[in-house]
Amino acid sequence: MAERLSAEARKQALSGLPGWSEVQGRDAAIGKTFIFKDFNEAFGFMTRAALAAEKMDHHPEWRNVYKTVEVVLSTHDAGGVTALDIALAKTMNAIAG
Ligand code: H2B
Repeated sequence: MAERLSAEARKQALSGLPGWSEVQGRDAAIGKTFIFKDFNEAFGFMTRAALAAEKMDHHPEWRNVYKTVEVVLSTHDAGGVTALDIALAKTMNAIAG
């Protein structure tokens, strides 16, 4: 199982992930709100991200309202943020372009 990152390692990883930050009020999770041009762009992003997540066997918590997609990443098995969350966050940034 992936190891939970320390607060220091999490901060370090976040510095290389534009738009991602610690989620307040959660023990350890990272989040980003993506805003697209319209619903079509938002759902296209979700579709591509879902396929990547399934391939990684690592799944997002997310919520879509029209062109906004709010994403929270945490590794439930590890009770916090692991390298898997960082990898999925990077992939999502790449997909969003
Ligand atoms: N996704 C996330 N975000 N955290 C997990 O701990 C997790 C997951 N565990 N996807 C996986 C699936 C696990 O439940 C299966 C059995 O591999």
